[in-house]
Amino acid sequence: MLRIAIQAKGRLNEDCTALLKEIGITADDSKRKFLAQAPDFPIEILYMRDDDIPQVVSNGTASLGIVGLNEVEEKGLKVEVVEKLGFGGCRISLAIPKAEEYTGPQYFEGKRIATSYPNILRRFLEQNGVKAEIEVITGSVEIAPAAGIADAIFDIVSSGGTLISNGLKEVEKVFFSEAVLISSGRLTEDEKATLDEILFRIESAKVSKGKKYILMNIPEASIPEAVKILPAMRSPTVMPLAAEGWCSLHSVVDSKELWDKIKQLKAIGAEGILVLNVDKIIL
Ligand code: PRT
Ligand code: ZN
Repeated sequence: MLRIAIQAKGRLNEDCTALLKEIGITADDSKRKFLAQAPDFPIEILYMRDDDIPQVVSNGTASLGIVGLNEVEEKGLKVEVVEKLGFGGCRISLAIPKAEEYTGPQYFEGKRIATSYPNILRRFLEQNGVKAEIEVITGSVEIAPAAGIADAIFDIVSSGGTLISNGLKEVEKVFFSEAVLISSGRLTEDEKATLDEILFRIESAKVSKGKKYILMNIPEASIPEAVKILPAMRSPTVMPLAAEGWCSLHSVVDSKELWDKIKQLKAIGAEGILVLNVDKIIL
């Protein structure tokens, strides 16, 4: 039985659970069990703190895990990054009080920097030949300068709002992260087959994300133009209508391009345009 470790509570939990559900893996976590068996897939879900996920995957307690790349990098344990998942995006940055003038990495020489990511920070300082003091604190790193614990911080930034509200400014973006699927690299043949199935389903979930199904009536004479506007996966589906000289045309478009495509299609005579959500695309 393949076991996957995911965050029990916190920022990644909701997206992880949504992704698993999207690919047909549901588990009864209503009572927030430590370990839950998916009823519809040969997989067991282990709920953990994110900090512990690289370790349980590296030592084989779980064969797979979903965790931020930042935790994988910081822990430095032997795990394989199998797939980037496209959520939980953030960066780990150095930030200093906003009134300070930033002069480049040398600014940090002799300074005290508060962080929960000492290993990634140490590497950055070494690469830049800077000697600084690292104060390891877990949680509320952003208050360290105001509290007099440190001169600067090295912490996760997403929108940047937390830095601003603490009177800090981001001066070095050191590490870019997103949620990743990791593996112990020691899977049995059965587990490998399950992982392949998971990857196949993740791929189709990614492909269908942000896609719309569009269908319309269009004059036959406009079909060549319509094909140029809607390249689709192979080419759009065209079906004759009972009304002479008219067709029904079906295709899939990126939702970002939807309104632009509709404008172009209307200009070549498309009518009765219907736009539907796409649940799955299997290539
Ligand atoms: O309890 P557990 O140990 O499992 O959770 P945790 O509290 O350690 O982690 P959690 O749930 O906060 O974050 C889990 C993972 O989400 C991180 O390891 C990152 O990979 C990812 N992630 C993405 C973030 C953020 N965005 C994020 N913005 N993790 C934390 N933050 C925090 C950051 O620490 C700072 O306090 O949000 C604040 C900054 O946000 P902005 O938007 O104001 O810049
Ligand atoms: Zn944590």
